[in-house]
Amino acid sequence: MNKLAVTLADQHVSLSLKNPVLTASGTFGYGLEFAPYGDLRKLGGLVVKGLSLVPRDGNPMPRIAETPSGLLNSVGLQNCGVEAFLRHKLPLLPSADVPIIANLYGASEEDFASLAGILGAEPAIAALEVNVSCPNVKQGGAAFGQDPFAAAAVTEAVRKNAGDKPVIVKLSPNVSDLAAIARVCEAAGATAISCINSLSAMAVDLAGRKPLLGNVLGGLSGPAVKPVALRCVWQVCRAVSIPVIGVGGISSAEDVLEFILVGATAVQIGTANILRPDSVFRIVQDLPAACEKYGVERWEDLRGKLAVD
Ligand code: RRO
Repeated sequence: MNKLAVTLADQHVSLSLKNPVLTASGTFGYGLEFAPYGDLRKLGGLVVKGLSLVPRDGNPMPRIAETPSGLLNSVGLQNCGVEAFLRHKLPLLPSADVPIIANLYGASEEDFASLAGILGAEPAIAALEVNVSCPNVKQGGAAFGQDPFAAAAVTEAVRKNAGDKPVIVKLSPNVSDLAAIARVCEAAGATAISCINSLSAMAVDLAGRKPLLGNVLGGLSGPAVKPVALRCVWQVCRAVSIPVIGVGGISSAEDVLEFILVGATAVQIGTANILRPDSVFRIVQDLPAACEKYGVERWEDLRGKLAVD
């Protein structure tokens, strides 16, 4: 029996993962770029860069800036488009041995519905992740995830077209009541919630008197946001009964255990992959020893077991 296995399930659909460690969208390309650094089949799941109906060039350069313990990005959803992904990228991935999760971006509810129809019909895709939390696009993105009605409508539209695929909704921390947004997504048919996407942020060049990013604003990620992510995951876990996937500044096996302790069922590794391309593989490898060190025999021993008076 594999003691590291977890299941992402609601009342209708379920997805088994051999371990709780997935990649975070936008930090792992389309997967194959990271194959030189480890065995993709060892991952709990592989979430690919956000896909739109048509290819996108992304935002003006520069798109990346370093900040203390953090990374600021304004990539702007550069991607090859869903058709090119299905034709040229997906067939090269070991989808029989690792769940491939497609992250979807639409500028409208209709875009999301169309993408869900296309990707939901694809046998090599294990689940869909709905991105209603990108801070770097003018249309859609975080705007959907900040409005409970829009978040529910997008979730429902994707659920309707996704066939038997689990639907994960990725939420933004840039809201005043994340638990309320998570609850409406659960009611609209989400199988799981992933949180958090990056925090809306900016950095400036004082001498040059200009922003460091071409788009001025960007999304902050990396170790700097881990405490925010832990807080969000804890709050969302108390608000919903579907599984929660923790994302935000995770860079060690101990970090993974912290997110499970506050209630997460699985996690995603993002910015750590950019700092060290073998990060996610190393974290998977380190997980059994970390479990042993902290006396975790089964995930049920740890999940949501934070002692709070
Ligand atoms: O592409 C991006 O700029 C981006 C996306 Br879609 C997202 O969801 N989160 C982020 O930090 N950057």
